[in-house]
Amino acid sequence: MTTTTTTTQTTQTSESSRLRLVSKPGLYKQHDIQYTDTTFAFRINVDADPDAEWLNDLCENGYAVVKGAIPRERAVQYQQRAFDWLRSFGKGLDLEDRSTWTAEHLPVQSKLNTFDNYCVVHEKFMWDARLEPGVIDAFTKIWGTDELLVSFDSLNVTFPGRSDKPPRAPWPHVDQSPHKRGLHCVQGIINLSHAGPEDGSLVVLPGSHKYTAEFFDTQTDRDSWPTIDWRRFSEDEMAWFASKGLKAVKVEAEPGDLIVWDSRTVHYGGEPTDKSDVVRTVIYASYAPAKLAAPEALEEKRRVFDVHGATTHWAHDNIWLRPQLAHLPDGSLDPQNRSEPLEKPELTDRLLQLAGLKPY
Ligand SMILES: O=C(O)CCC(=O)C(=O)O
Ligand SMILES: [Fe+2]
Repeated sequence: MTTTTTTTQTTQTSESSRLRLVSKPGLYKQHDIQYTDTTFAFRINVDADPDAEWLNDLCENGYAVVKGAIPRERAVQYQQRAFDWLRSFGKGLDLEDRSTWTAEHLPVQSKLNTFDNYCVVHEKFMWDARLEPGVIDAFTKIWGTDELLVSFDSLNVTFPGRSDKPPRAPWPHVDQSPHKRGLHCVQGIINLSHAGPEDGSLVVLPGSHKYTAEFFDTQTDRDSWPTIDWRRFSEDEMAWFASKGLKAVKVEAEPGDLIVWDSRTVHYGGEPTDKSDVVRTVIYASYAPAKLAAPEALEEKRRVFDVHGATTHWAHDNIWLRPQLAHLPDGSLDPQNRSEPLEKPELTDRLLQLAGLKPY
């Protein structure tokens, strides 16, 4: 099956750039992706590093924490650079003053607490984090190759106890279409803040990656399967997973840890409780072998990169340009939209390889 696609673009004129930015949410180019059922037989080599128990956790539980992938002090610096980026909008955000932790003082943020407009995805601090050797090394062990691509994904900054935004209810989902079987995608969170039991963090259903195929085959109608790499589960559906003995767990992690999970693992972003005083700060980053990418996916990656755009959680497939322009709550375009990052990264060979613009 081939999807029909709609592209809506508006032209934003600015002194610095004449880039065309996608404007209307929901009307993005999904680029003639061929949806065929695919089964990957890839197996993670748990012996790649006998000391890396997390590799075994990833296979068995569908998620793992790679401790200290980034030295703690560097992780804290990345968090500060993320805060600097938030303050660069000049809206009076004060990290010491909780009364300013509201939409009024922030650039436009998604309901999921993410930022993907304003070209933030290609800010230097985001690329510096994605280029961290310990992060790349972890994905090299997972895939057995360092010839990797990286996703162009968002920054999440979740303020606890916001007066203007109630915590979001659980939204359990997987990020892989039921049409895709086997391990296709390993997602990552570069964790830049402390995540204890009361704080915002990833919530997973350990072991659920081994059940999702059975769930779709026995509990759902094939005609209802999404072709996009996202499927949410209702409360009733979650009862099926509970009947298999699976229970939700909030992943605890420290600044500099890398959280990795199989996209078939049921998960959601857990909100901080009212006891938390941690500003959750994470960068989503997923890596996959470059050889898994179809030529069309690489073309799309280049197109997205050229406009400093954001894609999905995936690095090698499921690539499409997210709407780039932020809209204010009244629906108007944010006059603070940006057509370039504030601080661009240096386009090193390694960056261009990971971005998919320079072949291995
Ligand atoms: O914010 C999170 O912990 C999870 C977000 C999510 O669902 C994802 O990255 O796929
Ligand atoms: Fe997800």
